[in-house]
Amino acid sequence: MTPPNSKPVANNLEAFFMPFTANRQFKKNPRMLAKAKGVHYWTPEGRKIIDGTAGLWCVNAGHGREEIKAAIAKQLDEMDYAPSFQMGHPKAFELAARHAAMLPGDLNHAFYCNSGSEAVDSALKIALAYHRANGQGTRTRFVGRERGYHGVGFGGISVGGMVNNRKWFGAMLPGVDHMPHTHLPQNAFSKGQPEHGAEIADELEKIVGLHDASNIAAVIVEPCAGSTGYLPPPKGYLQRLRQICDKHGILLIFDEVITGFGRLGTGFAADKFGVIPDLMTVAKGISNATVPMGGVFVRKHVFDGLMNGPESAIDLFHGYTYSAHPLACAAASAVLDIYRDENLFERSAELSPYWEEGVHSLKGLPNVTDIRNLGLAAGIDLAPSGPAGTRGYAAFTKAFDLGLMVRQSGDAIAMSPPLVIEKAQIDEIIDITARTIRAVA
Ligand code: PXG
Ligand code: PLP
Repeated sequence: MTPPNSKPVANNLEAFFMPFTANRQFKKNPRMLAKAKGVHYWTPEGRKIIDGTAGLWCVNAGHGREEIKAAIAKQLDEMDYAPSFQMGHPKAFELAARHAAMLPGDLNHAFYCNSGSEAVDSALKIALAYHRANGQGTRTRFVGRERGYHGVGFGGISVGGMVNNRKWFGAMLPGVDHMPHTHLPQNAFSKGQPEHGAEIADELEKIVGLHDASNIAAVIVEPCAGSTGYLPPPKGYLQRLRQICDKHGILLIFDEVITGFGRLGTGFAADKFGVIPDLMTVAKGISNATVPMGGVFVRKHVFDGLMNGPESAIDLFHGYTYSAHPLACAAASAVLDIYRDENLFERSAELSPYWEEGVHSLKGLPNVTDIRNLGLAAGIDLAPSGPAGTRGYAAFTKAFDLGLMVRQSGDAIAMSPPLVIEKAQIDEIIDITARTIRAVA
C-alpha cells in the first residue's frame, strides 16, 4: 500500500471523480482555475477569465474578500469546531438573529446545514414533522415543478424536475407530483417577469383535487428557476401559488439557493415578489461560498408548531455534524457586513436595467431563440445544433477560451455575475458572449 504521506503526483488528474462532469472528456482537455480575485479567475498559466457566473451562482460579493478571510482566520484561532446538538456557540445565535432581522415577514428562525441540497432535504423533513406534530400526519405528499432544481439529495431529486438528475437513480420519495413549468413560447424575449402564465399556478388545484389536501405536506418551487436556464416567474404566478397553498393548509417552500442574498436586487425573492413562503431554503451567497453553508428559514407558526411537545423532548430529529459550523457562521456574518456596508442588494437592483439592456442586445445574433433576465442574471437559449446540449457546450468552452465563464444548461447559457460587477465589466461580458454566439453558429 502507498503510505498516506507519499508525495502528491503532479498533473495526475485520474483520481478525482469530478461531479457533474464528463470526466474523460475533461481530463483530455482540462479547464483549470488557480486563482481568483474580485470578478476574475486566473488559469494556472495566468490567463484572466471574467467571472460571468459568480462561481456557481454563489460568490455574490466577489472573490478574495479580505474581511471574510480575516473573520474565518479569527474564528479558527479561537475555536475550530463546536457541536450544535444540545450545546451551542455564540456565532450561531448571532447569525440566526441577524438573518431573522433581515428576512421578510415572520420568517424568524434559522436552521443551518452545509449546502443547498441539505437545505432542501431539511425543509422537506421540517414540513413533514410540522404536520405530524399538529395532528396531520397524513400530509406526506410533496409537489414540485417541472424544470425545478432542488439539489441532489434523494428528497431534492424527487421534488426536482430535471430528468437527467432523476432517471439514473430509480428510488425516489413516494408521493410526489410535479406542476408544469412556466416557460411559455409566447413570453420569448420578455424583459423581466413575463406577462403570460399566472394561471399555470392553478394546476396545483388539480393536484389537490386528485390527492386531497389532507395528504399534501408542501409545495416547493424556485421563485425564479435558475439551473434550467433561468426562468423568471410570470407576473402574478407566485401570488396565486401562495393563495392556493393557504386555502388548503399546504406549506409553501421557496428554494432561494440562487435567488437569496441579492441576486434579484432584494435580499430575497420573497421581498421582490411580496410573497412570504412558510419555509425558505438558502445556500451559496449565504457565505459567499467561502465555507460551505446552507440554511432553512422558518416562519413563526411552523417553528411554534414544532414546539408542542414536552420541553425536554427533542423538537426535530434532524441535524448535521456541521450544522452551524463556527467557520461557516463567522464567514456568513462577515458576508452580511459586506452586503450591508456596500449596499450590494441595492447595487444589484441599480445595475439590473443596464444588465437587461446588455443581455437583450444579443437578440438577433445567430441561433438566439430567447433571452430572459431578472435581477442580475440571465438565460439565453440557443437553437440546438445536434444532440441536446451540443451547441450549449460549444458556447461554454468557447466563452472560456475567450476569457469568460458562463454556465451551460442544455443549449442555454446562463449568467449571474458577482454583485460587485462594474458597468464596463458588464460590457465586456456582453461583448465576449456576442463573439461566442457568433463563433458557435
Ligand atoms: N436548490 C437550488 C435552487 C439550487 O440552485 C441547490 C438547491 C443545491 O445546492 P448545493 O449547494 O447542494 O449544490 C441548488 C444548486 C448550475 C448549478 O449550473 C446550479 C446549482 C449548483 C450547481 C450548478 O445552474 N444550484
Ligand atoms: N455516517 C456516519 C457513519 C456517521 O457517524 C455520521 C455522523 O455522525 C454521518 C454519516 C452523517 O454525517 P454528517 O452529520 O456530517 O452529515
